[in-house]
Amino acid sequence: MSQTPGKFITVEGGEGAGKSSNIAFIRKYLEEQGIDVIYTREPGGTPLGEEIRDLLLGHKHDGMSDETELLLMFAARAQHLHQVILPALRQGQWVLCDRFTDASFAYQGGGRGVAWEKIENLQTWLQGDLRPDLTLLLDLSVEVGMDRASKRSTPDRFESEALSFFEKVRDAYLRIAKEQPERVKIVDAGQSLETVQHQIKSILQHYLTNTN
Ligand code: Z5A
Repeated sequence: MSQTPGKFITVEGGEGAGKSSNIAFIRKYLEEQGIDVIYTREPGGTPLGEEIRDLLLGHKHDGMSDETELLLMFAARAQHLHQVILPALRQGQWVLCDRFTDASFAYQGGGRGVAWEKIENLQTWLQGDLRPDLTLLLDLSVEVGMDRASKRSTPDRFESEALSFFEKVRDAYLRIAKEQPERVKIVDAGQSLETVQHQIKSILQHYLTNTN
């Protein structure tokens, strides 16, 4: 829980899950409810974080170690928390973030095989007890997701991974959702965009009804 006047909502999912397509919808829906919401993303969200994002996603450092990758994710996150997320939440703004620490558990923990406990230690060190108030996990089969994503431009360093990597990422996300059902709500992202947005709307409606 964020324990601040504002609420912290994150959106997660594997390859081709449709985060970009749905985040605009979520933002618009919240604004229509009179909520002051800022949109941000990880890795990134600050000038320093966006430079770290370029290092992480580009192919210049294809030999990057798994530990370096994890620490860079958290370095960008530390700056993001300090400069954007915490100030906004403390001012009562809602923060809508495209990926957060669940992605580190899913990609670096599940995908790369870094020990869960090491990620938990970083989470505790850098976030204290800050966790998202609500996480929408856009879940779909890896095959369908990869097919959707293949229609985009040149694959980045993550998008170049094999199907087995994304299976492990998906399993890790589903493990988190199973362990934290109050916070993490699964959306069946394999449906049409309209149906996906219908599911998202009902999760948000339920959340808003039960908040405050
Ligand atoms: N990463 C990490 O490893 N550890 C961390 O801690 C963090 C991140 C924070 C960049 O993230 C990478 O960073 C990411 C994990 C890693 N790597 N990967 N892969 P990103 O979020 O910026 O990258 P992304 O996954 O590519 O996100 P995206 O751009 O939002 O893509 P998307 O979820 O696939 O969404 P999309 O572009 O909206 O949809 C893809 C296509 O499907 C597009 O053509 C849509 O029109 C289509 N689409 C969407 N929904 C539908 C439906 N319902 N039906 C049919 N077609 C659809």
